[in-house]
Amino acid sequence: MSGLILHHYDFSNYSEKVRVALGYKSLEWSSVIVPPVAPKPDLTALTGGYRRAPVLQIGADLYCDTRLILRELERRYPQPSLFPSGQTGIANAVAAWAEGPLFRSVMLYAWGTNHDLMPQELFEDRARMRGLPVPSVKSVERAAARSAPLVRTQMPFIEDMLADGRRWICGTNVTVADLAVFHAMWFLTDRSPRLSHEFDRFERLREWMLRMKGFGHGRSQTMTAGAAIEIARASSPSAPRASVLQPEDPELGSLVEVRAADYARDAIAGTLVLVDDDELAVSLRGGRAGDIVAHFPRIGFELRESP
Ligand SMILES: N[C@@H](CCC(=O)N[C@@H](CS)C(=O)NCC(=O)O)C(=O)O
Repeated sequence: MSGLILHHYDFSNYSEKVRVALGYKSLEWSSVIVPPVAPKPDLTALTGGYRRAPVLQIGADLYCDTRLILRELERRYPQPSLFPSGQTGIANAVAAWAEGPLFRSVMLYAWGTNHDLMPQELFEDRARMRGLPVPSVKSVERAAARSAPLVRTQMPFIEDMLADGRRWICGTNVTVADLAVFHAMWFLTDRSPRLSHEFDRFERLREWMLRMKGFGHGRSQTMTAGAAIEIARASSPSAPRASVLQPEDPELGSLVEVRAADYARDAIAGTLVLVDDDELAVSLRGGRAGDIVAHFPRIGFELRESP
């Protein structure tokens, strides 16, 4: 086996983004299913408190957030590439739109339409995660009604991106833009076909979705969370690459806190071992998973010295 362990769950769209990347790169991996709601004691034992899905584990290194997971997969398995030069800047900009305004509208529309198919605890957990009151069924339905027109105004952008007959969003190569747009669109109909009519007007988008689905998910075998924790305990984290610090950054070796800038802002506290333009990494010692290093992307995370 490759040593890649993905902590994920089935209806997690960000997990789907990584599963498709694993398929695109034809990789073998071990699959650990995490609960979709907190508490997630096995996952947080590995990550030092990060609860979101997915997380990629390689031995005692834990890669959090899909932006960094895709970078790390590329570093280890460069071919076929997801970061072709000359297309990566645009791809990142498209991904930021797809995972921002597009996905937000899709999520509210899909959840509000399918709320009867989802456990109530999911709504309670997500409200707690964002520090908001638990929404009533009426307010979830109203949010769906407000979001439907926004989905319909943004889906034509994707059809337009593909209008010249290109196979992939940035042209001749698959990029992170394809993955980001794909998982947002996948979420529209993953739970039920109730919103499949929204694709009727978009022939190129439908064909592109089929090409994306054609990558599959690579080859996986199931693993328990306990076995993944044992693997972390029995491994040593990889030696950090050389850092490239900005003048404002805390020194390497400082005690720091890293937290997501948007939601699920639990602090991950540890010793700073790596900082560069792409990544922040902290070492966490002596927990249930032994000595591990948790890695985060620079963009989307805040770094500060521990108080
Ligand atoms: N920016 C993150 C977003 C991850 C994210 O929000 N994942 C969702 C599931 S699709 C999540 O973790 N929700 C809360 C949870 O599952 O605990 C990434 O790219 O990985």
